[in-house]
Amino acid sequence: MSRTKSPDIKPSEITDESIYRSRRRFLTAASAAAAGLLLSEGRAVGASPRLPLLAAHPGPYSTDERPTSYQDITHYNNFYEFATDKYSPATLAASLVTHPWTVTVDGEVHRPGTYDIDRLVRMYPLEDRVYRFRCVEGWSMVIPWVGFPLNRLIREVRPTGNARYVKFVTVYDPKEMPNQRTDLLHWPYVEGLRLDEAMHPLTILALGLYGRVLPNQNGAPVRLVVPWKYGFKSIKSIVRISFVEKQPLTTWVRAVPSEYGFYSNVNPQDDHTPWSQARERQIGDFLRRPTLLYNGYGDQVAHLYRGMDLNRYF
Ligand SMILES: Nc1nc2c(c(=O)[nH]1)N[C@H]1C(S)=C(S)[C@@H](COP(=O)(O)O)O[C@H]1N2
Ligand SMILES: [Mo]
Repeated sequence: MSRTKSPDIKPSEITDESIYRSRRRFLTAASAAAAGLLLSEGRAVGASPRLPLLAAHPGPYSTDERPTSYQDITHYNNFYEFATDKYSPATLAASLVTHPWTVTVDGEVHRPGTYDIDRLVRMYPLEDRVYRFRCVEGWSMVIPWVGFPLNRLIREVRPTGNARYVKFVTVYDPKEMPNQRTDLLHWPYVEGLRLDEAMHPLTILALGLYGRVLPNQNGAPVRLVVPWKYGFKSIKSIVRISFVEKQPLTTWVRAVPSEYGFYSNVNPQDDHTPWSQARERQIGDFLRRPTLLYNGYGDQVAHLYRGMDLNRYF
């Protein structure tokens, strides 16, 4: 991976005026959810105008719940490489160099490769996907991601018959990520999915939110989003995706195996954490609301776990 300092995100994906206008037409004609993201000027509500726009089409599976504010999504973060509190990643992550950037895909695949982020962002049509997002700590948000289904990339690299799991790895950059100089967690951050979970159409690689490229604190330049699992599965700032035979040892399972499992499907009945998962506070709400099994995506994903004891495979 070769990465050098560059003051701005200057991706080739910046939409020119005409693409942006047609995108506005598309979006205003689209669902109330997508339209709700836009002011009359067509600019994403509250989104930082400093970040380049991403041209995307409305994607399937979007909730019509009102998205959490851009301010909250980008200033209430978990990014342990930078800090253990939620407020400082917004400023500390600014120093992370996210361009140039490459993602290496390797392991049990017929066509391994290293993808430049400028290529990755143009490889597949980008979609707007408004997803519910539930952190194991008990807060939730509604986040308008921009990305593409991970299964598109998986089909491209063609897993071998031995591939049963997918392992994701965050960048290791202790110079820019202060906590990587400590043993707070085992670094680099690692996450994993079963291959069928990774292939599920809800699973996306996100490159942006609110119609603009990802802010660093949200996992720029590319992160995973798995909306039916606790937030920690949605690993940020990915540099490697490996197809493997054995279930990968993930960062949080390694750290506290009694509380965090490999599956980590959102489950209101889950009793592994010392605190209850029955309810959540959606950021911006005053009252807590009941948490839903699979974060409300049961119709889409329950079949993946048919016959499995969720209490055992937590
Ligand atoms: N590399 C990395 N990825 C990560 C984390 C992290 O600390 N490091 N935190 C996880 C947790 S616990 C959550 S809840 C979400 C938070 O994403 P957000 O800040 O975009 O809301 O990112 C997940 N991905
Ligand atoms: Mo989390």
